[in-house]
Amino acid sequence: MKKLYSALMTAFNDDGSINEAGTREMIRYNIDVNKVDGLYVGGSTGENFNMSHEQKEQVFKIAIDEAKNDVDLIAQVGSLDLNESKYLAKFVTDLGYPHISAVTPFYYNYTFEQIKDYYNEIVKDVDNELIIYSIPVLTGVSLSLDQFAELFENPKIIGIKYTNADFFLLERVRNRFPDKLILSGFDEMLLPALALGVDGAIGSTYNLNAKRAKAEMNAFDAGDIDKARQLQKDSNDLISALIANDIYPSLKLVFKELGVNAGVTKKPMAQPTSEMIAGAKKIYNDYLK
Ligand code: NAY
Repeated sequence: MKKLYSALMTAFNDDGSINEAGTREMIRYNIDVNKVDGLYVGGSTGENFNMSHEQKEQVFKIAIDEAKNDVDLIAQVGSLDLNESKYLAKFVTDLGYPHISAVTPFYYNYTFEQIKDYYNEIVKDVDNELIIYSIPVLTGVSLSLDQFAELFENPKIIGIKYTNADFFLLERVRNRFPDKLILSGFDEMLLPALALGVDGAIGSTYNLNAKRAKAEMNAFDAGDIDKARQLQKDSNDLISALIANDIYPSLKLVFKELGVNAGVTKKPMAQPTSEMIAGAKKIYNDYLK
C-alpha cells in the first residue's frame, strides 16, 4: 500500500512566533479530514529553515503530542549546524518519532565525502532510521546513483525523499535499490513517480488535496491510468493556481477558507496581500469547494 504524507506547515503569528493552536488544527485536519498516512515534520513547507532552534523543538513537540501514534511521523532534522542535527535526531527519537530525515547540507558546496560524513554522524548515536531529503532545486546538491549507493552502505539510512524532476535517476535508483523507501516529493509529478515505482509521496499540497492524491494512487494501483491522469490533471490545475498565487502563504490562506487557522508564513516569506487573499478565495471556490 503506497503512503501519502502531508508536509506539515507551521502556523506563525504576525511577529514570527509559533501559533500552537493553529499548528495543532492543521495536524488534526490532516489526520481527521485528509486521512493522510503520515506527516513530514520540519521540512521546507514547515519553514524549518526559517526557524530558531527553540522553534524547531517546539514544533516537533507539538506534532507528536497532537498526532500521537495515529499516523506515521518523519522528523526532518537536517541543519547547516551538524551539532544541531545530531541533537535534534536524538531529541525527536526520545520524543518517539519513528523516522528521521535530513536535508543534504547546502550553501557551502560540500564534497560528497563531507555529505556522507554528515549523514553517518547524524545517525551514529541514535536508534532510528533516516530518510535522505534530496531537493536539488532548493539546495543545489544533486546526488548520483553511486553516491546514493554509498550512503545506503549505512543500514540506518533506509530511503530517500526524492524531490527531483530527474526521472532517469529515479528509475535507476528504484531498480538498484528495490528494498529502499522512495517517497516522491513533487506533487505535480506524482503520476510519473508512481509509474516508476515509488512507495508513496510527501508534499505541501496534500494538506489541501490529499483525497484526490489518494484517489489517484488507488486508480494507479487498480490499473486505471485514464482515471489517474484525470486526477493528476485536476490536482495540477490546483497546484498551478497555488504556485501562481505564491504557494506557501496561499496554502495557509486556503486553509483559512476551510475553517482552519493556519496563521501566516514567517518573514522573510511573503506576508498576505489583498490580491493574495482574493486569489486564495478563488482557488478554494474553483478547485476545493
Ligand atoms: C517539504 O516540505 O519538505 C516537502 O515535502 C517539499 C515538497 C514540496 N517542495 C517544495 C519545494 O516546496 O510539495 C512540494 C511542492 O511544494 C509542490 O510539489 C509544488 O511544487
